[in-house]
Amino acid sequence: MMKDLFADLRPSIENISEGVSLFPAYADTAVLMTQIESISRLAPFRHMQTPGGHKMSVAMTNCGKYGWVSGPAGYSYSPRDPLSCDNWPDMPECFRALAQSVAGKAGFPDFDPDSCLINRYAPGTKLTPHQDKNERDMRWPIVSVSIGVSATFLLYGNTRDGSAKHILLHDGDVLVWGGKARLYYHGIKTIKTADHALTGKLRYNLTFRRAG
Ligand code: MD6
Ligand code: FE
Repeated sequence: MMKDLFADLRPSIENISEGVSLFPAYADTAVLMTQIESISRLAPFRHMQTPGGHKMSVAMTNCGKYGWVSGPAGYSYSPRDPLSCDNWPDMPECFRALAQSVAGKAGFPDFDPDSCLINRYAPGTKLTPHQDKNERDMRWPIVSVSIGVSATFLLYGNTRDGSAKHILLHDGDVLVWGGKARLYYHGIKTIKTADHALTGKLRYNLTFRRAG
């Protein structure tokens, strides 16, 4: 009872900075995990190589028309999984609907993602600060969904010098990222050891994009 009372008092949208909106505990992550398990049976999580030849600590897979891939030739979007040479698994309708509804609430109506990158973080892994700049049309936002163990998201500006804003992301939180912030540098701090009822020691993240 008390929990519901406080849930109503919690703001349903938080403006982190111009172009960045946080929707706390918005997504039903148990449903998302079931879909991630099906997708990863067709397109397993793998550690891609960076253009510099290092192995990424974060494991990744994709669904949708295009998947984000990294290798010696750089970062790109590919309609096929390089491991199987098959198309990436279809984007589940509930994924698309979630991304579209939350993007609309953040001021980006008619967002129709054609790509969903799925990241998996074990304790001790991190994502180095980077820009998301391989998408064709920067007018579309990125919708990012956090699942399982919490993480600290680092938000820089148009350069990665100087200090970052720290944003704590918990299970079910959705971040919509666009407009002025679309090319801001950002990363994920090293994941601490923790336990989550749904995912154990792992954190998953979905990022929905309009790539093509
Ligand atoms: C992550 N996210 O949360 C990594 N990029 O695991 C990202 O790199 C990201 O969350 C662009 C916009 C939102 C994001
Ligand atoms: Fe990113």
